Amino acid sequence: MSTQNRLRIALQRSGRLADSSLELLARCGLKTMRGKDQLVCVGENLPVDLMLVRDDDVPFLIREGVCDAGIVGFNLAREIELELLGRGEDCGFEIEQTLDFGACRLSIAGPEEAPFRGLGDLSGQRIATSYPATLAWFLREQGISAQIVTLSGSVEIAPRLGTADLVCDLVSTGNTLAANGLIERMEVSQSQAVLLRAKETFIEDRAEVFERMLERMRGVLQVRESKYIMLHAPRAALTDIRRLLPGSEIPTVMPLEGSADRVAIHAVCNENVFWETLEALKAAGASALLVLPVEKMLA
Ligand code: PRT
Ligand code: ZN
Repeated sequence: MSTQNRLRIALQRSGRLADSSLELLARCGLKTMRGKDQLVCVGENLPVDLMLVRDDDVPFLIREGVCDAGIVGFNLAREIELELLGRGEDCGFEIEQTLDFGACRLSIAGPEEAPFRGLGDLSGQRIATSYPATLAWFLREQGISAQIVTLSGSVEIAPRLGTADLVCDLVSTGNTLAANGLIERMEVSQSQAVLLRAKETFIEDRAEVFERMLERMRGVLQVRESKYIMLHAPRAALTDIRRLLPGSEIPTVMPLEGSADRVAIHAVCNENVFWETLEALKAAGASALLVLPVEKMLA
């Protein structure tokens, strides 16, 4: 097959999103010739190739038409989109799907000892960040005038160095802020990994391959919490039992050989099934309860 027909997806080579991104594609059935140190990973069983790069390059590779899609944190996609917008340029990519990993938040934090009563206290302050466009957008939205100090790294030490009063940085556990004597004061935005796609129409068969990968990705995301539940129950308790099944579609009800008043019920529950639910089902007359993980799902 010509390379024209092969979909190119850009992923972070190493870092916080790298393993989960590769794992997601593997769960979508993509087998690649290994070689994480290589720039390109060739898909063996699907017309999909992976470009392994720094996360900062992913949006630009899509914008320049080198890749059709990619995975980055929402924080990065938003920052680049706002930055380009500020220059009157279109980013050339759009968010297709949130991916349920890489969760963090962009927050404003300040020294423990500096009092902070609310939004108004940001006024006139110097805020250090690697996300100047997002911070500028936030301050504008809130009607606050403050000075943005753009740094490419080690933002959290800026207050101690005296180069800024506050910081605006990514936080997940908050340990880094605490270690630097900083307290989270205000959330600017939440973030998680997202699948980006080129706004331009894909060439040749790539559109079809993309739709197929996307459908598989959605299937993978959907089954994460899903369980398949099987049980026996009195026919008379059917309504009660159905109400107790968490997030289930229409269950399958089957007769049980040699039993007129008991039936077998099978259902997919789109939420986790806890012991409490099983106990409630049992109390409603269910028996022979079995809960199984769901591996794949295609609606
Ligand atoms: O080398 P490359 O350029 O590809 O990687 P990078 O170093 O720029 O990015 P990387 O791997 O650090 O982060 C990639 C993406 O992971 C980010 O863009 C976010 O979308 C997401 N993410 C999730 C995070 C965090 N959690 C996170 N905690 N990115 C950074 N952090 C930082 C945080 O700012 C702090 O300095 O990690 C440190 C630990 O955080 P705490 O709160 O747990 O202490
Ligand atoms: Zn980076």
